[in-house]
Amino acid sequence: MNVPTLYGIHYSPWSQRARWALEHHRIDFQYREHTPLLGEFALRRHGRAGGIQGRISVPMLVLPEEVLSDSWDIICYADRVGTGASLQTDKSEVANWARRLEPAYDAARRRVTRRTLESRSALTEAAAGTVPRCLAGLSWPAAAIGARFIARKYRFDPKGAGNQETLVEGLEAIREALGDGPFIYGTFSAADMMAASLVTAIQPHTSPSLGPATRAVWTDEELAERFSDLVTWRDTLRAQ
Ligand SMILES: N[C@@H](CCC(=O)N[C@@H](CS)C(=O)NCC(=O)O)C(=O)O
Repeated sequence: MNVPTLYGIHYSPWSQRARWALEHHRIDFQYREHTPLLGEFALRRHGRAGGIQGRISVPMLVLPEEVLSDSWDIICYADRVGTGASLQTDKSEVANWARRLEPAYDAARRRVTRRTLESRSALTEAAAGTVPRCLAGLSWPAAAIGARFIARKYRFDPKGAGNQETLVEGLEAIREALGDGPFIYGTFSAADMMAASLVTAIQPHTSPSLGPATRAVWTDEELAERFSDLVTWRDTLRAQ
């Protein structure tokens, strides 16, 4: 039997939300870690085989009959074929959260890429994932090339000013939608997954394990403090 393969970046919020949906619906899959730039060729090959045009990114789910290269499509697929409580992806108000939060996710990508390029330790940790550990200290420039590749691919200046306000707007929208409740729409839905995964951009969850410098690059102490209610909410959801 062909088990679906999920390509992802284990610390990336886009990959985390897709993986979360597959696990929520108890779908059997194998996971492959993607490395920016080095993994581009394999991604394009799968994308071409699946008839996908334009920019290819992770998460990507390779199924025997099709290839899904967008986290929202993967979440919808999981909701269609999986078991367990529905994530309500057929409701337009739930689906709208993917589009609504994308600018905040993009702001997070810019900030993390810029901060990674500024941190020799974070680059060394990134390189350690692709070469033997003893060579990682020498290979950080390769990780810097990978980070600049991401900036080119997603068309931003890695040295440019971040758009922190956009990230803050996304977090405020989540806070307002939650009100006093544990869920955005009464029961757990994909909207909560989208929202909770964005919290990674100010305070990564304890799982997956990250190197200290990588964790520092993702963490925004000021925003994690200002939105500590969302950090607690995300941790509770993940624990459930
Ligand atoms: N719309 C896509 C966006 C995913 C996305 O932006 N992925 C980036 C995260 S930085 C990625 O794949 N980067 C690695 C690469 O392009 O090699 C989704 O929701 O799946």
